[in-house]
Amino acid sequence: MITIALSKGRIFDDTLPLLHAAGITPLDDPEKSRKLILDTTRVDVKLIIVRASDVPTYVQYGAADFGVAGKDVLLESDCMGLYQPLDLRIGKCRMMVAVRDGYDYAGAVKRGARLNVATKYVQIAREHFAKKAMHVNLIKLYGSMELAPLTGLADAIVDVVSTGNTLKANKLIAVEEIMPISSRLIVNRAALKLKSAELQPMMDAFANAVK
Ligand code: PRT
Ligand code: MG
Repeated sequence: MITIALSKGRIFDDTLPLLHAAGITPLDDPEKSRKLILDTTRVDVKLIIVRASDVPTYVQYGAADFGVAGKDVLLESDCMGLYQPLDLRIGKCRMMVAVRDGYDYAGAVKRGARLNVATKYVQIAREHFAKKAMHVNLIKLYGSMELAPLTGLADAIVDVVSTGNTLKANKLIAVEEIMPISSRLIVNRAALKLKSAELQPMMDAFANAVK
């Protein structure tokens, strides 16, 4: 049996064509069904539906053989026991620093001001500002980062941006790109050794589908 951990929404939707290429079609739609374990057209493959940030955990402990997770999620989690063999080139977005429109970010950086930065991505933010030799207070949030500069909670946020519509709707502007983000296939290291005859052909099918 091969178990694949996926999150609902954009990752699930973007992974469907790759699954099809490996002959896998889920028998239920996770947006309609409340099932968390989905059978597929392949009797030897099932999908489990978990929170995006929990995907690495399921794969790390071997509760899933494969998973699909954003680079943002992977950089924030402990990736022990995980192998990341393939950039699936889906879920593309950019990790950005954003501020209230009109806020003089460049000036604040130049002055060496100590900024308050709100983010869900504390590790990525810490590393980014350390590289720039900027002192920041990181404020951990779990969502709706856009609200932080508007309410005075923070001077800046670090968040992923795709269309930029959410920033625009909240009168925020992106001032710095930290890195491009896409989703990766992740594999449990032990499973890859013990079940390589089962897992390797599926990895090859995914790799071909990405091309
Ligand atoms: O929602 P939940 O708390 O369970 O977790 P999650 O938000 O991490 O999961 P999900 O499913 O929303 O995102 C899964 C992965 O998709 C992320 O880990 C990213 O790698 C990737 N991804 C790609 C994105 C976006 N694009 C994206 N636009 N993740 C989030 N967003 C957010 C963005 O921050 C903004 O708030 O979507 C909103 C709309 O973005 P705009 O720029 O198009 O307006
Ligand atoms: Mg979300």
